[in-house]
Amino acid sequence: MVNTASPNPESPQRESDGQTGDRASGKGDAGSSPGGSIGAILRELGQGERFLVCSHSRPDGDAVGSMLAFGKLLEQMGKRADLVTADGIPALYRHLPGAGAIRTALRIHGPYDAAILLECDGLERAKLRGLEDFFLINIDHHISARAYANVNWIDCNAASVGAMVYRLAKAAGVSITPAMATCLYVTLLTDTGGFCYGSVRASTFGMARDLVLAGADPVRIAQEVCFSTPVSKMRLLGSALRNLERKGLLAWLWVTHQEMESAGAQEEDCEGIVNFALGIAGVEAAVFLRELPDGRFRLSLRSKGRVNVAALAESLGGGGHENAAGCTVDGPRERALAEILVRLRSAVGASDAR
Ligand SMILES: [Mn+2]
Repeated sequence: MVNTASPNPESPQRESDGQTGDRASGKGDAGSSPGGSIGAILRELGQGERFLVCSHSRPDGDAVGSMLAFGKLLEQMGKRADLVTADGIPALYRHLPGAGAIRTALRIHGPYDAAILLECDGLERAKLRGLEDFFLINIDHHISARAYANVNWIDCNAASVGAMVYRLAKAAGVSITPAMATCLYVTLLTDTGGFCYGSVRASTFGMARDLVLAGADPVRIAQEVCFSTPVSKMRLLGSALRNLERKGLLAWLWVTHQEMESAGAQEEDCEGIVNFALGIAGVEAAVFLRELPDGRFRLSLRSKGRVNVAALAESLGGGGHENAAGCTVDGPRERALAEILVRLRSAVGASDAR
């Protein structure tokens, strides 16, 4: 398990072996047939000159890697690409080729032919004002994905949005450079929790193999992404583990805002901590609660097997994937915990959780 580099709450779990499973809309039918979403996206890219590429706030490995790869894809097509996120890039991903070009902003200006949103299950996920003024292309793999854009390509079976960008790049006929392969490999590695999640398929390794052949160095990337934990995160993990509880099939842990501060921890240090609870033998679902400065709680939910935490997160205003989701709820902690545990218990089966 890749505990140091696991994705945002909104992280992915599965991939199809084929190219089925797309939910396309906006233009044409599903899939990667010439009339499908890939075709529609390539037509828009072909017609425009200048594009905005963005992803969700608090970007994770898939967000950063797929943005960078998309930018390189556009460059190869002779287009201009501006890469923008609302929040800074986590330290783990700042070494990625081209990461220095990603700008942070809160409002979008500029004459763009289209804005490309990568792994945003709603326009508001990007936290970028002014996006709605542009022609929008939405590429996403969340189970909570919605067709809010002018062109939508949604594949809930994709292992990462990077895997979708890879398919797009192949369809565009651009060559996968070592820099691109490195960025795309990171999306696979992080969004599959180090090739650990349940629905990793043969095709996931097929793509990983292609990327290594194209110049991605899996050992170096693993060292930079999985074995480069900041000490602040280790301190925070210590606090979280002191607050670990387990009952039946459920486990939970939390950190207070005070514990965040005394560990010197950033928000990005919280990523993957929930996996330490999920990793307990016999636990089927887990939640990590982080107290926000305003007293609310950010929840990261994870499950094994068929427990659908995305539906649960959506019922609380969040979203994500079947086995990994997130939401924000009101405090105090006892109330937040009670609210989430009652839902998790019914999700995994009340009798087993006692
Ligand atoms: Mn993702």
